[in-house]
Amino acid sequence: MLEVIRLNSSKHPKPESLEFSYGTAGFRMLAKNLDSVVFRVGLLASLRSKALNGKTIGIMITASHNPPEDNGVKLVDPMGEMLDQNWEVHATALSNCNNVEELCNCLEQIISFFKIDLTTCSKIVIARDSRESGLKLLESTIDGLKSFNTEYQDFGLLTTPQLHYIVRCSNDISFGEASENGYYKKLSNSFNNIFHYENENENGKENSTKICVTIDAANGIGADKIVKLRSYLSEYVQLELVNDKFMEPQLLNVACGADFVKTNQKLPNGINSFNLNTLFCSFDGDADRIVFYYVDSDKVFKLLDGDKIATLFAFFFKKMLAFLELDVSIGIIQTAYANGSSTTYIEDNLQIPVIFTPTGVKHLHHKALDYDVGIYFEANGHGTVLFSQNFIKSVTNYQSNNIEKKRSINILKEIVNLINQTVGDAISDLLAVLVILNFFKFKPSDWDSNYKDLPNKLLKVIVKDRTIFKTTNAERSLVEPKFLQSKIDQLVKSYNKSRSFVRASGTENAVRVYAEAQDPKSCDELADKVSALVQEYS
Ligand code: G16
Repeated sequence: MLEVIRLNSSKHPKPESLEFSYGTAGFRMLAKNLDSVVFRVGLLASLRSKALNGKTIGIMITASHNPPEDNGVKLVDPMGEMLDQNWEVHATALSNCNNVEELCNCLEQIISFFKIDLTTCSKIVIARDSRESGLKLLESTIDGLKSFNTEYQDFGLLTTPQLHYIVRCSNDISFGEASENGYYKKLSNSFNNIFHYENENENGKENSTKICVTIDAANGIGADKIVKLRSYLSEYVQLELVNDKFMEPQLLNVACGADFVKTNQKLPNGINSFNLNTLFCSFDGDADRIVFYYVDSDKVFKLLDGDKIATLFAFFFKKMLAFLELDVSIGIIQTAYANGSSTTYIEDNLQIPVIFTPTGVKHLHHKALDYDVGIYFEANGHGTVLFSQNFIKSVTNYQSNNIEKKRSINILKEIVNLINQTVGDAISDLLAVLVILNFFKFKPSDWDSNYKDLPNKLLKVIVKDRTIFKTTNAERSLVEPKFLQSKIDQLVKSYNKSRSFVRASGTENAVRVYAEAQDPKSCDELADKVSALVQEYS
C-alpha cells in the first residue's frame, strides 16, 4: 500500500516554504497552494474511517466566506460533527511533510499510534462548494482516497451543512435519508407541519398570511439549494433570491453575503433600501452562516446578526419551556465577538447562563452539548440549537388535554428535526427563524426591539506573521506580543462601556480587531487606535 502512496504522492508535491495548519475550519488558503494538502486529507480521512471501524467520514472542499481565489478543506466526523480535535495535529503534521519519505513515516506513526488495521474498509462522502478550483482539488483528494482503496461517494456541489447531514445519515439511518433530497424532505416536513400547527384555527382550518424573505445567496451554492427547497415548502412561504449566480464563481462573496453584511454593516449589492421593514437575509459562500437585516422607517439599516438569532431562539424556548412547565436546562454559548448588550440581555432579562468559548463552531458545539437545549451562535451568524436525549424524551412523553399545550408540544417535536443537529446551517436556521417569527407574529422591528446593540466594529489588519499573536481567556486577552494587551487595556479605559480584543484569524491571513463602545465615534476611534497598536507590535 505504501508503494501506491509513494507513487501517487509524487504527483502532489508540497510547495516549498509553505507551512500549513488545520485552523478554525480546516485548511484554508489560496487554492493554487492546496493540491498536496487535499491529497493528504484524502489519506487522513481514509485512516480516520479505518480507525473507526469503517464509519463514513465526510470531506468538504470549501473556503466558505473567503474570496473566490481561496479554497479549503475540512473533515466531518461520523455523527456529522467537526473532526475530533485530537486528529487536527495529525492533519497538520501530514500536510507539512516535505517529501515522500517524511510522508510515509508520518502515516506509519499515525497507523501505529491509533493501532489502525489497514484491512478494515474505509468509506468517505465528499462534496464541494461552487468555486472554480473545486473540481481539480476534488480529483487530487480522490487520488488520496484511492491510495488506501477507500470507497467514496461524490455528492458534487452541496452546502457544507448538507454534507454534514449526509455524513450523519450514512452512519445513523434514524437521522434521515442520506441524500440531498432526503435533506429537503426532512426540513420541509417539519417546517410545513409547524406552519400548519401555528396557523390552524379552532375549526382546524389554516389561517395564514404569507411570509416573505429575500435571500442574498452570496452568489454561492446556497442559491441552487434554495431553488430546490422551494418546491417542497408550504405555499405560504415566499423565498426570493438575489446574488444567485453560483455558476459565476468569480462573483462569490464579492460585495455580498453574510460576512460582507456583518463586517460592513450595510446592505449587500443587489438589495436596495426601498422596501422598508421587510426581512432580508444573507448566506455565506457555503451556506453555513446567515445574518438577517431590514431597513427601518427612518431608512436606517438594522442588522439582526448571530446574537439576535440566538436571543430570538432563547426567547422562544424560554417561553415554551415555561408554558409547558418542562424541567430541562437551557444555556447559550457565545464568543468574544458577541455584542455586550446581547450578553446582558440574555443574563439579566432571559436569565439564561452564557458560556464563552474561543472562535470556531467546533468549540461552541462542544459546550452546547452540556445543556438540554444548547443554543450556540457566533455573532457572524454561524450556529444552531442542540437538543439532548433528555429533552427529546420529555417532549415525546409529554401528555396534556389542553389544546394550546398540545399545539406547543407538537411544534417542539417538529423543531427538533427542523434545526440542524450537526452544525450551523443557513437554510435550517432561516426556516427556524421564520417559524418563530410566525409563531409570535413578529415583524423584523419587533424581533429587533429586545435589546439595542452597542456600536461595534470589526477590522482586519494585515501583518507579516499573524502567528505571533497568542491569546488566552477565550481569546479575550493577548499573552503575546508582550505588553500589547496592557496597552489595549489602557485605551479601553478611556472610553465608556468599551471593550476591545485582538486575535489572529484561523481562516484568513489577517489579524482581527474587535471594538465596541457606548457611541459610534468612540467605537471607531478605539478600533483605529488598537489597529495602529497591532501594526506597531507586528
Ligand atoms: C469559519 C468558522 C467560524 C469562524 C469563521 C471565522 O467560518 O467555521 O466558526 O467564526 O471561520 O474564523 P476566523 O476569525 O478564525 O477567521 P466559515 O463560515 O468561514 O467556515
